[in-house]
Amino acid sequence: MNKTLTLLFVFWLASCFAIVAQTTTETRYVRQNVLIPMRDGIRLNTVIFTPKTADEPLPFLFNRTPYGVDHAPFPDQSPYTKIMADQGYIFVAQDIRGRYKSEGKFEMQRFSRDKKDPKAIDESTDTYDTIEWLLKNVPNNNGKAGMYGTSYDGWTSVMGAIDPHPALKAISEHATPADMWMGDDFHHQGAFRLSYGFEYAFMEEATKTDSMFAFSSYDTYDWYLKLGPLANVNKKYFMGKLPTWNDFAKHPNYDPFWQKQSLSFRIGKPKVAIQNVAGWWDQEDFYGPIKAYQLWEKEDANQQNHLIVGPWNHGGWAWGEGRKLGNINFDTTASSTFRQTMFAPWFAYHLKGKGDGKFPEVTAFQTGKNQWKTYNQWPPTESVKRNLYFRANGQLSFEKPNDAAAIDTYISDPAHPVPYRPRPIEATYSPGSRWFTWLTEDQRFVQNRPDVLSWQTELLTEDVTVTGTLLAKLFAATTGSDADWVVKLIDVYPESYPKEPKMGGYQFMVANDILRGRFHKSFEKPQALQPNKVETFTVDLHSLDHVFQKGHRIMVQVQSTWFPLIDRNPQRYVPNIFEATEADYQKATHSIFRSASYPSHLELSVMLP
Ligand code: PG9
Repeated sequence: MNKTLTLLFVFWLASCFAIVAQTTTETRYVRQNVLIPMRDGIRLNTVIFTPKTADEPLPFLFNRTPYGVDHAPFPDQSPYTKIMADQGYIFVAQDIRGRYKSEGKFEMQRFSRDKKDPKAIDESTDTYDTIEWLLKNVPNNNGKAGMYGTSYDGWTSVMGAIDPHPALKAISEHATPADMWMGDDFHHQGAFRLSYGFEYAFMEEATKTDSMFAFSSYDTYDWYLKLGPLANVNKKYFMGKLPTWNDFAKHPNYDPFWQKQSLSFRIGKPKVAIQNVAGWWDQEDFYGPIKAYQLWEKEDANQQNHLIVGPWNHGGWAWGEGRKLGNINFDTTASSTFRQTMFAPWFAYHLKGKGDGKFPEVTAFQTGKNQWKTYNQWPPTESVKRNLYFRANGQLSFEKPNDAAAIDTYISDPAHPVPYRPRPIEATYSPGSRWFTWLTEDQRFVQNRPDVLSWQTELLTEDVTVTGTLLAKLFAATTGSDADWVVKLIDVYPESYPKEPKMGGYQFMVANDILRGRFHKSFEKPQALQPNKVETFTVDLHSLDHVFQKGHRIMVQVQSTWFPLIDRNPQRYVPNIFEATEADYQKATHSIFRSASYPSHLELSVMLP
């Protein structure tokens, strides 16, 4: 099953009614398959859906994907595009270079052509050449194009917008990765995302079409643990044949290889209208779209750049009503509301001149209170920074500690890593995998492990609204010479929750991330930690718009393994963890300080009542 089919399968139940309704109706579109030649002669497999009837020339809506377009649904039969299909567009879906039925060689996120060479190609030129061909060869077009898509397809939309064809007027990018080392699929702040990196590299590069690695155990936690050091991947399975895996192994630090492909080094002034869309519980690319928005925002004199963040997982905006994610209820139809009132009007205005073109700068779904809010910028200026301190006896408080010396300790053992979600951990994209909603899992499943520390507030006597950016500042030491620091911010529901009894005491993670300790001073130049020396570790927890309601508690958990989402830190410093040996993996005792001089805390953006 390929990635798109797997996603459709997983969300089948959620969108069941919509799909049944759609498959029983006859399509109003005609499908055509063409091979479109690029400037270097390579031809890209492209599917064009044209309305059977149209009263006026129509714009193009273009999606470019590595996941195969043969099975692309008719646009009026896909929940993602149905509203727009009903309004009338020419939909175009294309296999990117080297994938499925397109010719040429696939390269993971190909962006780096030499702009001085007119024959050089990358995803931007392939987009340009395709739009040029479409304008000349598809009858009854209105000379305008838009691009959209999720994740890789969001990133190809961004690539289209960077050196745009003049006909490209607007994009709606959903979950584009912005930086694969800093915060998206492959690493987070230097920590390698093992299960995703391994399975995705295989899926895209083992064959020309998506293929799933055949694990010998259902619970991949066991499989990855038995794998041992990362060097075994090439020794036993990939044999040096997958370029993306080899790049992971060659570039463990934030070196020019990663920097050059980061959107931080590629995005400048917006040249087309841009709608960036992110999901608060996106298990793959939450970092990317907010980062892309912030980068474009630096030079957005014409106010062409906008941000929408909703209560979604990866792709959750594209199907179903969006009332629920995992166990969490959002009380309203966030996904269908997005498609109806934000996504479709965006293209109607920019490609057809319909509507007033008044799009809020930032639209965010405020969870907890479960309401849409609009802001003039992200992060909003209205919030103020407040620190939430780790205190004695597992307490968390807005009051700074005054103890002379105070620590909490735990032993982190790479031989017994903390699972990132309840086991069994199914292969990422396997049918029935709980990957898609793991960020919403009840964190009680690890709370009592001795290697997970928790601190929580008293019951809140009033709502605490956290809107904006947040980070954790840990003052910590280890007996080893390297350590990972995972920080999770959790909304603890009241023990008795009559509204939904099964949610009583639920520990709902609303922000999280990891820092690989060796990078605490520099992402480019890692350094060994000096055993038992207190250091400051700043863990970026990114963005949040959440109301911790009266009667709830705020909790923070800290742990040093999150397996197999993140590879195990050997805890003995070696220059490249991809070359660590079995003997480098060692237990270590970690201490988190919570004294007057080392007050570990979270820095939150709090809205004043
Ligand atoms: N998260 C996927 C991805 C995007 C870009 C590069 C690598 C992986 C995706 O869903 O497409």
